[in-house]
Amino acid sequence: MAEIVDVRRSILEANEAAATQVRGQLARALVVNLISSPGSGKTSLLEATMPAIKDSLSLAVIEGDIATDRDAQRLRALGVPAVQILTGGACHLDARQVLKVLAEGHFQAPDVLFIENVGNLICPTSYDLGEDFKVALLSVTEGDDKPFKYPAIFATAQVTVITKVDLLPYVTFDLDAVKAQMRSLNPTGSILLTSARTGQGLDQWIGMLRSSLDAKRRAPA
Ligand SMILES: Nc1nc2c(ncn2[C@@H]2O[C@H](COP(=O)(O)OP(=O)(O)O)[C@@H](O)[C@H]2O)c(=O)[nH]1
Ligand SMILES: [Mg+2]
Repeated sequence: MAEIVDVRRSILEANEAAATQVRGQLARALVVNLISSPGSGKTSLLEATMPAIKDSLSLAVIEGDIATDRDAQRLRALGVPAVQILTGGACHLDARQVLKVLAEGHFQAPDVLFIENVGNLICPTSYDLGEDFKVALLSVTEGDDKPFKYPAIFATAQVTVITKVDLLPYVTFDLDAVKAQMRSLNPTGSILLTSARTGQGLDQWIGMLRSSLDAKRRAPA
């Protein structure tokens, strides 16, 4: 048992060293690590975001999946450079994979790098990818009990996006219950409500991205 703990610690230490290098290389960029269950709307949120900001900000996307480059293709179709990392079964991205993508020179000094992690609410939580902050997404079709069932990600993410709010009239989802769980798990985190279908909440989401980038660039190095 002690050996397993040691191996896990050394994996996370190696990851942390790589994450520090990512931060050094992307000191002028906002790096956002998107984490959620499969199908909760990560790629759709990015697709809805791109047209609104791609003329004023240079953007890049890293997609993590266990198989297929479908998500990277969806973003490339919008004219945004997107690189797919296939994890070959691993349930999360790690910072060394991000470093490798940066070394391959796919991106020219982006203003914002979005990293869409492998879809699940568990393993990606422990891996720092060199991001400025994690964003947890929870769609209204997943159930309003999920923050307390998966507390680590909802406690860690600086921003939680409740997605697919256009479906609220059709599903049983107690928004107040989710907000109460979030207040208990993550009192300083913020909650945004979005719909990639109707565009609801996208202004607030994009405003948050812009102000986070500005704040990072204004902060003393
Ligand atoms: N009604 C509705 N459907 C959505 C919304 N966002 C995503 N979807 C649908 O949810 C499914 C999964 O979306 P996707 O972005 O691929 O999820 P991901 O696996 O988290 O990247 C797709 O069928 C989307 O069309 C939304 O805001 N409203
Ligand atoms: Mg996706």
